[in-house]
Amino acid sequence: MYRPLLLGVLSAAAGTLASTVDDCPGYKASNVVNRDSTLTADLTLAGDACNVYGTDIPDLKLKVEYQTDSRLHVNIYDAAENVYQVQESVIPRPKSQGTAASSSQIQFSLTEDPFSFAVTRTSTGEVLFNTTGQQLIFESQYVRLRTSLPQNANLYGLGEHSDDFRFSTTDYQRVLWNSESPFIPRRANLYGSHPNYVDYRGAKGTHGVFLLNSGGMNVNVNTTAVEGTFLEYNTVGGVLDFYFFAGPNPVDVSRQYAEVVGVPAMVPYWSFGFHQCKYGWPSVDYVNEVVANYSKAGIPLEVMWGDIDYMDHRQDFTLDPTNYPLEKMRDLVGRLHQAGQRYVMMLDPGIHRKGGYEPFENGVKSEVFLKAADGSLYRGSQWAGEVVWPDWLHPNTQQWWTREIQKFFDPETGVDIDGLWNDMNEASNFCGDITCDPTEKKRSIAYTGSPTSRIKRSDDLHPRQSPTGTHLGLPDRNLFTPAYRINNHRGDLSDSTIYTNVTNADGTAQYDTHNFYGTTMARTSRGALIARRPAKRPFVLTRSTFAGAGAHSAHWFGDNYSAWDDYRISIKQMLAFVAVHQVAMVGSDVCGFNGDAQEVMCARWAVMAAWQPFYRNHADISAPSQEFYRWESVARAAKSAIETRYRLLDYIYTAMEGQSRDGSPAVSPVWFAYPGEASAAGIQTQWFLGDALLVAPVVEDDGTGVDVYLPSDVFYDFWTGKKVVGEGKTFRVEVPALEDIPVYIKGGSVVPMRVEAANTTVELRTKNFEVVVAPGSDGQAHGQLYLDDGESLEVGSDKSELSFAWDGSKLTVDGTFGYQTDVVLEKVTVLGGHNATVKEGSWSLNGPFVVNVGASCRRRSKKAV
Ligand SMILES: *[C@@H]1O[C@H](CO)[C@@H](O)[C@H](O)[C@H]1NC(C)=O
Ligand SMILES: *[C@@H]1O[C@H](CO)[C@@H](O)[C@H](O)[C@H]1NC(C)=O
Ligand SMILES: *[C@@H]1O[C@H](CO)[C@@H](O)[C@H](O)[C@H]1NC(C)=O
Ligand SMILES: *[C@@H]1O[C@H](CO)[C@@H](O)[C@H](O)[C@H]1NC(C)=O
Ligand SMILES: *[C@@H]1O[C@H](CO)[C@@H](O)[C@H](O)[C@H]1NC(C)=O
Ligand SMILES: *[C@@H]1O[C@H](CO)[C@@H](O)[C@H](O)[C@H]1NC(C)=O
Ligand SMILES: CC(=O)N[C@H]1CO[C@H](CO)[C@@H](O)[C@@H]1O
Repeated sequence: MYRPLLLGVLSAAAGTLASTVDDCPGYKASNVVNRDSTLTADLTLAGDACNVYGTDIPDLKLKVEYQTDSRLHVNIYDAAENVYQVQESVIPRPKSQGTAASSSQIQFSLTEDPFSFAVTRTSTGEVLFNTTGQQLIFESQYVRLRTSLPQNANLYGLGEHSDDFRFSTTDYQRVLWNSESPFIPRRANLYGSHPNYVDYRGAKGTHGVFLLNSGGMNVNVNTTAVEGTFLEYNTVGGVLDFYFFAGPNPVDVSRQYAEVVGVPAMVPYWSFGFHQCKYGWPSVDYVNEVVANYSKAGIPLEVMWGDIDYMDHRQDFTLDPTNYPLEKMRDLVGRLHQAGQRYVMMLDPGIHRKGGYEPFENGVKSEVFLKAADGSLYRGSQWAGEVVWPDWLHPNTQQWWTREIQKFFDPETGVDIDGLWNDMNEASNFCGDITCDPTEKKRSIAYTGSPTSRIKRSDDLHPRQSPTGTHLGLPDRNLFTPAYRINNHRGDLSDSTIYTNVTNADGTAQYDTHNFYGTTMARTSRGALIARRPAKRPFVLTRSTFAGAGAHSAHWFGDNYSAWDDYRISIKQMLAFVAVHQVAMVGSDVCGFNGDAQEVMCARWAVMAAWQPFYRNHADISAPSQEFYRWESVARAAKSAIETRYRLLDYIYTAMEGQSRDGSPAVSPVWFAYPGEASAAGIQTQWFLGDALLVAPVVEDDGTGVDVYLPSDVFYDFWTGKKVVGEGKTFRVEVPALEDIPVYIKGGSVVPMRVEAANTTVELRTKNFEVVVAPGSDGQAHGQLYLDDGESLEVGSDKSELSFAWDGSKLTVDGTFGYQTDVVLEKVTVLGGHNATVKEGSWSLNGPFVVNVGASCRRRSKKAV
């Protein structure tokens, strides 16, 4: 369904002549001012306007800043500064440190006529980005820029998608337009938009490119005989606000990107426990049974979830009085809390438009809802029926949302939740297109909604202002059906979502801001949770994301399918989100959302996902029950997987804390740790969890073994402690038992673990530690352990950052020790040699110490863990 660009339309300005993109004149640079750390120029249309998909903007500005020695900012925008630019409140721009161009790792070079630019690596002259060869088009509703790339470039990112992690460079198109996407279709736009990519060139270095533009876009990546390989942005508006990240290591690129969009928010310790959810649990009694059955099966359940089933007629902030009555809900949550477990509930953005429904009435009073052209409330259709949608950019929305949340989730009188789940926030509109009248819309969902009472129309009529001021968006655009079409798999821009011509409170249009509707909802939910429990770290899970979403929330990959292909996709998506997009707390619906989960697949998925950050089993209402205890084999596999995960929970927590501090990815592809091994560039079924553990699950349908790639380095089998020397090659590992998963410790690592697991993370936190030392080829090893109370929003100095250093005979533990704990280190196991060496003792974690692992300690051949 790729639409060729040659779809000429009647030019608005020229009146009658049809033009094509080939007629566009490009731009010419003048008034070039080259200073130490900046370059500015004027760009002027270099001929007659082509007006292909809008009106050519005759005067542009180019602003280049060497912001740090590894970050280059290149912005091309309209001289009048009316074209929409993403609000500072959504993505606060990093300040430039004013680095001199001469000390930057990457260089900008300008070609004045016709205008083009290139970015090169200073040390090698390697060309990273080069727009020469195709004219820049900058129109009111269409912006195009192309860079040439090396043949067979290794490119990652441009999420959210369900394609290969290293995406194709031939005939490939990424569409960025957030949409509800059941079954996560391949080669299509999904729930989120992340216009950044990483370009890995083996030993020549890795760099990143971020286009800060929230407009709908097609990014075409292709290789043709004439043009070679290229990547071409085609957006329906906005400016060309680029950030280039020098790397040169892949991890550096991740960190440099985080400096612009923000690091992921640190999540609570408990959120790394195992979560269970399902759409379609009929009653709170049934939910109690699920909890009891997990306990009976001896499978540690940390968090229970409430999907929309709990609501009265699918309305936010209500309880179904028959099946989920308040008293029983309070009882459920009370008992969960007593047992050290947690409860998370869903809130959708669509608010039922119904007289007497307080959240709606209060929202109308506060003017927080999006409005139609005539100033009436903009209406659509969602679970509750006819709905209105909050304008997350309105100054009153946070307060309204916070109050509704505080009231409904009041610990004394309401449901005392531990976290929030935001779904349908692309936003999904059951009104498919303009022919739909939300009032009349008949939905197929099975519930008997009460008739909507009449709303006095006059209450609604306070029209939004039209845009005035800078960066709010050009006036007089066709915001509903622009001439340039992106390949949105749902149809037109406005299909199945909020109309794109709806205006936000600040004068911007949904046309420009659609892609971060969900992210701003998650941000507002986070704000509400902080207001509700100011000292506690909030937990928010969102379906829809935009660049920077990780700073506000966790993300799951949406409504996938109970199939092996989706099992594999969850690994690719995790790699992209954590390592490329800085959304760290991610995972898929374990065992799949739609369809019938097969026993063997579910067992493997339970085991594989235990090594991903967010670990939740969830299924659709139409899918058969798939709680882990439903099958004996799955229960056994899950128990074993959760046990190992819990023992490693502080190791995972430490990795996630690291990412929330400086963007170092908690999960990364093999080539991140071994950038010199270009043969690992395409690996998308293995990953590093933290720095030390390489996970290589079974990935073939009903497979009983896996081809494992180990880089040229020393590794140790995590389960046996046996040394395995990697050769940068793939070898076969048999994995017949469903509960088994190959995991390797990278030589040179020290891995902290709890000596035993527990049924809840509360209990886990009372267990002592051990460390496993896995010496590298130089005989040394290093590791970290981060400790805090697991839940404070501001930990201040009440944290410990332990560093472990093994020099061949002794383990030195140093660092900071602000978090006081009675838990001690009771065992040190040193791998290597024929048998592991074990030293036992009781070392306090409240200060530095040294463990001498001399000849006197006992040696043994026991399992490492
Ligand atoms: C960019 O590409 C053009 C056309 O291939 C080439 O002439 C130019 O040298 C390149 N720029 C740089 C900086 O290499
Ligand atoms: C890639 O190029 C081929 C050949 O010119 C063309 O048919 C195809 O549509 C192009 N695909 C994209 C995504 O640009
Ligand atoms: C819980 O387990 C009991 C006994 O095995 C079974 O009858 C019941 O259906 C289960 N209920 C749920 C919700 O899993
Ligand atoms: C958006 O466009 C549709 C279709 O033309 C129109 O019915 C609607 O009134 C417009 N809404 C706004 C807010 O302009
Ligand atoms: C968890 O609880 C079960 C009983 O439900 C018990 O058999 C098991 O030993 C407990 N596990 C841990 C690690 O404490
Ligand atoms: C390793 O342990 C086994 C069993 O405890 C023992 O028989 C063997 O001698 C040990 N080997 C070395 C090299 O210590
Ligand atoms: C719409 C779509 O692409 N659905 C896919 C979901 O996953 C299954 C199995 O992996 C595919 O067969 C479907 O095509």
